[in-house]
Amino acid sequence: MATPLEKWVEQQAQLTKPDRIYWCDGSEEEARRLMQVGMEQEKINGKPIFYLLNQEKWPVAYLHRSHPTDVARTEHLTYVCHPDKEIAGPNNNWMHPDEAKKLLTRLSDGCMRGRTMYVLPYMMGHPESPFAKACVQLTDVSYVAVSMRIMTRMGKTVIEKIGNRDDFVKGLHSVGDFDPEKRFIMHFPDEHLVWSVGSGYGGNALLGKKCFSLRIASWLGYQEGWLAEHMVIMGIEDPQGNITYITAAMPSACGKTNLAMMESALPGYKIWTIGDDIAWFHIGDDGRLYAINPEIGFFGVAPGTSMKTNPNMMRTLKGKNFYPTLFTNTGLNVDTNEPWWEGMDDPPGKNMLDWQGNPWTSESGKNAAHPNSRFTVSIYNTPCLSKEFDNPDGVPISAVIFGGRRTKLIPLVVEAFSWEHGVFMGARSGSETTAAAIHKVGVLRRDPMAMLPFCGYNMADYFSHWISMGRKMKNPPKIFTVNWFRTDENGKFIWPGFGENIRVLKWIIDRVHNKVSGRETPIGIVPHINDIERTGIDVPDEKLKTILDVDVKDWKEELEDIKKFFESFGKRFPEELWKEYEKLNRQVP
Ligand code: OXD
Ligand code: MN
Repeated sequence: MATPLEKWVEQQAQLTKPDRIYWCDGSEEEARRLMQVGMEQEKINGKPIFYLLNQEKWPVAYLHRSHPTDVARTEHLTYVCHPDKEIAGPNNNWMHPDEAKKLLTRLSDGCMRGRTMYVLPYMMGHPESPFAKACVQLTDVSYVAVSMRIMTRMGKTVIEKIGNRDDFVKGLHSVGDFDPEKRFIMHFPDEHLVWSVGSGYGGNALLGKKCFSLRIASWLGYQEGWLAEHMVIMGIEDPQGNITYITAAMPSACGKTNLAMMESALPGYKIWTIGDDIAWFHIGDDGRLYAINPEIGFFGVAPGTSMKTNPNMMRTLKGKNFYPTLFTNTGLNVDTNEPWWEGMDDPPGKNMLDWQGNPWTSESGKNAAHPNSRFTVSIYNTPCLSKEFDNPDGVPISAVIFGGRRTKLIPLVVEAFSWEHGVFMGARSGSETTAAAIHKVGVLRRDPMAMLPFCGYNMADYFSHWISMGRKMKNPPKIFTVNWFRTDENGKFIWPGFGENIRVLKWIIDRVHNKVSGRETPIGIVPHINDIERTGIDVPDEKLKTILDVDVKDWKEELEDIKKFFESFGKRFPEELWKEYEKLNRQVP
């Protein structure tokens, strides 16, 4: 008798009509074979899927060049298909599940003809964790199969775990013909199903990541009493050897990965990494909030990564504990056969190719690497990996941080008065757009908890869920906001950032352990300037004062904008957050 899993695979094969079906076992030997297939047989646009890089300098690394139109997440083609549009909310594109399935069935009919269907059994979370989820993705390209091995715990044992159950998480993926007109990433939260056609890009194609672990998992968390968040998880070890665990949410291009792997500039402090993108939270029996990272890899932005900005990531990329490491859409130094990107430590070589494989020189005025070029690498290569990484129960969280890129107004660090005030701070948070994005530079976009593109249901309900989670905890974490990006009158960053951010994290953990006082302002508690350790950096008192001071007069325009944003959620928006809004608004002249 066929199992529900076997039946499901068979049904998808009848629709997509691959030439063959291959069940992956997740072994290294298999990954080596798939890399070979990607170098010698499979093609994108007539070109190989993988190129071997210099194995002396980058021991397990390969280069992948994507289809030129397939370089980023496509939010406008991403849908959440609840039967009721109100549940999807104003923050999601919506289509009725029946209509979405009709459309996808048409686009998927025969889409794997001539190709192999890879069956990928994988876990999100440690297999022994009570919070882990058993999943199966089908795909028709080796790049996705190998990437899933790096990012998730893939293996045959997952099939045994699923056994005769039908409630495993399902993902059907095909690159189709890469036509952006026929590209859709559709979520069916109640069926635990993601169906994605037309794109091989990480966020659109590695369905365990944004699609399941954030969009669908956030909906499951809402129903079941937990949280799926777009957050870093890290431990901060102090000079006495005590480790305090914290999490932080930040929109893209705000240095989340750099923060998660920071090399501390303060002697005696050390950062231990647990995750750089996704955190699943559950309330423990002790009334504290515990976090696990459901992934085992990094899918990070290459440009800007260097020994200065993220030395631990550079070491990770050259590590060889886990096979393989992939670079997607970086430039290539032809003479040394090494990947290259803007912001790397070494200058470009004499003989270079750009991300599409065309000859490139710096005089062209163009980038060699695509601004969203990426690396896919195992977390097990990381020298600063936390010893708790594989702890099935996760780590207890003492502080939750919301960050964003704000050149004005928002102080370096602020502590919330209460859980509800902290949820208000998260809900109103936003970030200024950067040159790397298609939007106008410097425009403020609200991105609550950095979850706007990833919350799989109505964000008004999501805010209510955050409030109710706080009420269930005996010992909730303290909530903070941070902003590394304040600029002076010449547009220069005031705070040095990167490894120096430990000075702010030190204040945060000192607050958590009641070792330091703070100064109350209308927007929250900020440090006394002498409580930010400044030995070894050149940030004079008056500069630090500018980025810690709060003048409520400056908040008038901000509050008007926040009001408009909150109002866009209509009547479902929680009263508690309006109360926090009013408390602040009353103090603005
Ligand atoms: C993102 C990512 O787009 O992590 O946020 O890839
Ligand atoms: Mn992310």
